[in-house]
Amino acid sequence: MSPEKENFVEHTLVLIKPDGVYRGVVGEIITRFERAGLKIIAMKMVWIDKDFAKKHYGAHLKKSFYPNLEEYITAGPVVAMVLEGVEAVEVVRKIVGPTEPKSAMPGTIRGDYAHISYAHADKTGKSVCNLIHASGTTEEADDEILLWFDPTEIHTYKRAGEKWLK
Ligand code: FUP
Repeated sequence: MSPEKENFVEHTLVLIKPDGVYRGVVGEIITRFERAGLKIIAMKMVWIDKDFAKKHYGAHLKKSFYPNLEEYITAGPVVAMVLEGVEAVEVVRKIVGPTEPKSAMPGTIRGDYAHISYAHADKTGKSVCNLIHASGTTEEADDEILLWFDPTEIHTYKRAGEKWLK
């Protein structure tokens, strides 16, 4: 086991989806993660195509909402990043909030920046625009980081004051 794993330090994939980019809230969203002490160890902007969307959302391919989801995730560029931190997978999901913005508490990204419900999305044939994708488990994080980033794009460095953060 690597020393990082022994310390519960994890890596997780975060995407700011096209609605976040079009709405110009990329900086505000990144600030929330940085403020919590999570470290950005990789970041880039990518406009993915339908083939890549199928790879990323493979688990949802057969779901009825998949066509709308594919249209949403390919509608513009996304900002992809890898965050490092103590139990980062769970902590990032807590900061992001639950999938349906209507149910997401104020203080979470989805609760503060969106309000759409599943019912509305279904009725209008839209995807649930909820700004962020964040890996659900450490296994998912490993697979997703490999899909989105070449190892040479991931960096190791120390943040100033890191000893007070982890
Ligand atoms: P999350 O892990 O929170 O990103 O959520 P899921 O992997 O369950 O869903 C991926 C994306 O599919 C969501 F971000 C939004 C979309 N979605 C719908 O549009 N309708 C649904 O009923 C469920 C998910």
